[in-house]
Amino acid sequence: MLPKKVEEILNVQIEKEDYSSQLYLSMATWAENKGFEGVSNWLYSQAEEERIHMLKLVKYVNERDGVAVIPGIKKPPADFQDIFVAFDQVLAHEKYISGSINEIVAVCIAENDYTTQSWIQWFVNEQIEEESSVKAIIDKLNLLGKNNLYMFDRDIMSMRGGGTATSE
Ligand code: OFO
Repeated sequence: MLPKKVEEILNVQIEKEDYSSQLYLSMATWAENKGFEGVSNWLYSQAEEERIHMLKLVKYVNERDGVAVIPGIKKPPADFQDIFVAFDQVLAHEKYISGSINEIVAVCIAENDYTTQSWIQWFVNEQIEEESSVKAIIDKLNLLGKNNLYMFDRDIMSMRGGGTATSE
């Protein structure tokens, strides 16, 4: 049985993962319309991963006799200044999500819910990986610079969306 406070904070996280998916989907369609095929593929794939994260949380809450609440859809921004700013926003968002995951760990400890504390470690590791893969993309983007965006787009084509959402 999940402590009430853990159930609540996991439901908040369900909403955040859902929003992450919507945000990256919005960025993906924006990038696609700007002709960035590689970037949009990466973002579409990232949007899928975030949805898988949301489902992972939904299933866990229900499995532990909690009630997972499916949130309404919050509209993400539809326009982004440029590719540089968009990836900075991805990194800022991932840092924000890492902070949320840390808060969940803190609530688990305060509520003596060591089962969820152990389960949530997957997300802790996932965030390390996602932040580092977005940082690597930003480094590459900065190295290539404004005049080599075509090359950057080709390069990112071979990368999958960050993280390993399908692994257990
Ligand atoms: Fe859900 O993995 Fe990042 O945000």
